[in-house]
Amino acid sequence: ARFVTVAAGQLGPIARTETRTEVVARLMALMRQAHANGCDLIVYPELALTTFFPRWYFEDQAEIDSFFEREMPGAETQALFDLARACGIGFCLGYAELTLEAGIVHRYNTSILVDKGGTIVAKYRKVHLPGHAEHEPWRKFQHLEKRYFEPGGDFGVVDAFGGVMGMAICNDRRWSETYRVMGLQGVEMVMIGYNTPVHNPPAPEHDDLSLFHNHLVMQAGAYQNGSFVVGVAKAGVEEGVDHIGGSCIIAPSGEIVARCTTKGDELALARCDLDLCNSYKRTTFNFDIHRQPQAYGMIVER
Ligand code: CDT
Repeated sequence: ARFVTVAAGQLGPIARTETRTEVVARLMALMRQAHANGCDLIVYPELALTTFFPRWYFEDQAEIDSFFEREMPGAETQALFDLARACGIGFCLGYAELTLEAGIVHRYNTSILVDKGGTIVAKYRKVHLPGHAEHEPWRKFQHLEKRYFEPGGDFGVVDAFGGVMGMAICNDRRWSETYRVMGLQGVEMVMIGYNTPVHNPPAPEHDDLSLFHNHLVMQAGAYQNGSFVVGVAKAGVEEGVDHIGGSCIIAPSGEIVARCTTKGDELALARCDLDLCNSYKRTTFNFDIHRQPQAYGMIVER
């Protein structure tokens, strides 16, 4: 057996006025609880350091950039890294990343994986950016991820915590390719933070199904790739917009083995034996024996 005891570190709403330091204090409180419960790793939501700012249309670039991190760790996040190292616990954290590459500014919706020594061992930049790029005043609230971020590169995996670990972010979880690309690299635990409004302005007929769809896609992704999935929400009514909770830990069987029941700051915990992946990877989803890639060309051709 290869056990990884993992916590889904769900967050309740973050107000627009809340400072990074105040949010980091909440993240640290959850980290202390996870450590007290013997966790190796805590997974936090997407964009976990601020309110979910793509709900607003901003024209002032300085205002937009105030939601982004230029350094990781930075002045306000250093304390989280220090606590992780002191406790010997790893973490996965989502944040808005502003970076300079060859003199050009790039903005990504990013997650990092930090090991028990406080070192960043993997970075993932969101591939499937949902929503829209232009102001759409008819909506009750905006979803301007296509305006504020550029898409990231690919779905890599990393050897860490005694297994093969991968990351995805929010809307990525709805796409089977996300899990399959990591599944092809032998992923054993996929960590996914999300901010999902209950109301979807272009498709209000989906609203009643939002929690069902959340679990449907993550359970399918886990089972079809023989991997654990840890899905972690920023939940509750944030700046007037209600977000689903339902943070959970899913086994390679597709079963939910732990889940949050509130829409506030809450942990769900599970002791995950990564060797449970083997039975799925060696039988039903033995890709070497059973996949038929010659029949799948259309997936990448258009
Ligand atoms: N953050 C994020 O990706 N949210 C989307 C909302 C629906 S699309 C407007 C999601 O897929 O949950």
